[in-house]
Amino acid sequence: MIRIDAFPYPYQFHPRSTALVVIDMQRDFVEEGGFGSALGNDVRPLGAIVPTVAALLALARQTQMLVVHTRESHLPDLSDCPRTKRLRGNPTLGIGDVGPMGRILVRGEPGNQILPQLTPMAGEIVIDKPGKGAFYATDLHAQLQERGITHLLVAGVTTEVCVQTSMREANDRGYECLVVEDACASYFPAFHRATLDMLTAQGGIVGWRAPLAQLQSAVTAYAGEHP
Ligand code: C5J
Repeated sequence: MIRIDAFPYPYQFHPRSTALVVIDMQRDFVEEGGFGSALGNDVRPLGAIVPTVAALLALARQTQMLVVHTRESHLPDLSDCPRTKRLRGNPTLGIGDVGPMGRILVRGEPGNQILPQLTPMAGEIVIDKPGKGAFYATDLHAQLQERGITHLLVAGVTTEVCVQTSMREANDRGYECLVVEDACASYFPAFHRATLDMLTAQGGIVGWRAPLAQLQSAVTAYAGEHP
């Protein structure tokens, strides 16, 4: 087992039964002209974590963990987008409207793609999700069950929306989850910090948190013991 010095107490996992889940590292959220910036947000805090997420992906691949990427996206006819979701936000540039990177939050559009620096590799799972949570209206749970996955390392954007919702959904389905705290970001730094606190309060009510460096040193120690 790999043992990480995590909060609120050490987290143990085996790479064979663990998946890294990278939530919504899409141009729509991280770059100017997508959904995030259409809502009036400063996208820079999200761009700042890209190198950390890339290093986390490299670590997971080196450790031969299953890697899952998600994309928040809707069908071109928006039949999977509740009217309520469409109506909220920017009234002049919303979901399905044409922005600088194509139709906002619509599957297949340039803005809806995962950032080129974090492109999924062959054999990795890509989940298109119409909701904030990665388990809602997707087959993610079935795919993880099929592969015997019991533990999830969670990263991506935004901490308080899709990362948090996905981790809560995973927790309710029985997964042991650790959020990699510096591989997540929010447009609102205070929400990022509050979410990490909420997820891990009360003895880890939803799960654990640790920075990437803790994960890296735990994996290095494990590799030294299991050459
Ligand atoms: C949002 C997400 N914030 N991926 N989506 O609408 O967190």
